[in-house]
Amino acid sequence: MIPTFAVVGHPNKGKSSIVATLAEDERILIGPTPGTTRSAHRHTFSIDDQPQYVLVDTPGFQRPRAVLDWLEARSGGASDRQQLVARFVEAHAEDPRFHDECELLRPIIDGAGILYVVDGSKPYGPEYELEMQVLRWTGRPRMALINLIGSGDYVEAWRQALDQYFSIVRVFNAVQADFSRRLALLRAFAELDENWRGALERGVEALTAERRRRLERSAVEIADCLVACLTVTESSALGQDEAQQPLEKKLTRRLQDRIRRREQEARDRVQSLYRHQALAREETAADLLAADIFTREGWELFGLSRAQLLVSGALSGAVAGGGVDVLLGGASLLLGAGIGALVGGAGAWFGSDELAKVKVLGQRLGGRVLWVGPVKVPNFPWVLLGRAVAHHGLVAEQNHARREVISLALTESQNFMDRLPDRLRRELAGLFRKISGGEADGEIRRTLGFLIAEALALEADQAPAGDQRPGGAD
Ligand SMILES: Nc1nc2c(ncn2[C@@H]2O[C@H](COP(=O)(O)OP(=O)(O)OP(=O)(O)O)[C@@H](O)[C@H]2O)c(=O)[nH]1
Ligand SMILES: [Mg+2]
Repeated sequence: MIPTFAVVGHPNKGKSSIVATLAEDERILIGPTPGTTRSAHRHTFSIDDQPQYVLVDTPGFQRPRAVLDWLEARSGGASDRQQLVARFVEAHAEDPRFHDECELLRPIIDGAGILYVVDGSKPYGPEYELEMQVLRWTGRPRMALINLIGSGDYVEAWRQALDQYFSIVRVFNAVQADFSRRLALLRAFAELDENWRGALERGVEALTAERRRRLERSAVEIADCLVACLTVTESSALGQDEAQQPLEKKLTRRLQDRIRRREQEARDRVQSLYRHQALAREETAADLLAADIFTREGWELFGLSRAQLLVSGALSGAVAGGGVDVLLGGASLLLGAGIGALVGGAGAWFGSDELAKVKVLGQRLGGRVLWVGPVKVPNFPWVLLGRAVAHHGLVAEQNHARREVISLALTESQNFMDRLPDRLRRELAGLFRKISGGEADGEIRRTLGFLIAEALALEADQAPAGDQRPGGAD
């Protein structure tokens, strides 16, 4: 049997939140009103179609006193208790008064372990003892999880009470728990029942390997996106007497739109790797990830500072050449004689006003063609990378019980670029130059993927612990 746990407790204590977190399921209904979960639902957590464990979400206890009375009135001693609970469920299967109790007890009778959830931010009260007694009657392995929904702290009182009824008692914050806390909890599950130990230990390993794989796949997605965005161009025929400016504007806009779309596509793919398809990114204006890559704000928040660009060598060609070369980041020679026009002045170094190089190619037969792109501003790949890394960090740590829009503190992303070791920055700069210059073969893409994975891992290691993250209400 796959390790199976029934998540039970009082209504509105975070049972469904815990199931969502552990099953990585963003669709599970979570709500502020008691009675959100009406019937028991099994949620299997699988990796590569291999089931690792099952969590059963259940409605909360409604009438533990009546259940206990029924049981006690019929008990002949400790040895028949388990069967009596099964008889209770049989006898009340059609009784609406005990619908919720039957839903929550049935999976336990069928062999699930018990995860009893309480809210440690509210005081302990004797009414909970009735629930705990009913659970004890089932005779199944039991663990208690102290969730913290509000700001109160009654953990110690709860612990003392829970210790009487549960072999393992843990604090587990359903909504804030990060990956390492999830792993720790799974290890505790392994202690709960000898029969599940092997399966759960393998589950912990599979989950750890899966996490690494997700990071690597994300890096590949981000690398592909960078290559696409650094090489994209737009072109259109330019009539003999047609003014260049309007068409140039139009093509530049098209270029920007394509880059934006490509970036969003990469975001979606990274989120689906982490099973966060529905996670909203752009709902609040203050959300920095929503800051458009082509606005000045988006440009300044991510990416390298001027000093960092110089250190990484990204500007070396530009600085040496001056003038036109400044704009092209040293790549102007590759363009040959076909350049008809360049946009803007030197102010475009670090701004996004003047984005891409523009050239007009004369054609021997019929008319001219106006080209816009690729984007040559030195900071451009760093802005893309900085945003992608910030987004990945949030998604990787995002708990599946947390449904609000993701956002991040300004300093976090900026610090990341500061933390990037010089070596990594230099290697990345070298690759960016090659890619911008039109070299983007399989080898370059692979190397870029590796370097980005390194950057993502660096960020993951330095991510603050779950309960210190900004935006937490607790
Ligand atoms: N801040 C915070 N809120 C939480 C936490 N856990 C649960 N909540 C909130 O508490 C409310 C109840 O959460 P649920 O997971 O739906 O609780 P439940 O026990 O499944 O509730 P029922 O299905 O109604 O019995 C929701 O509004 C959650 O967002 C937590 O750890 N921190
Ligand atoms: Mg629920």
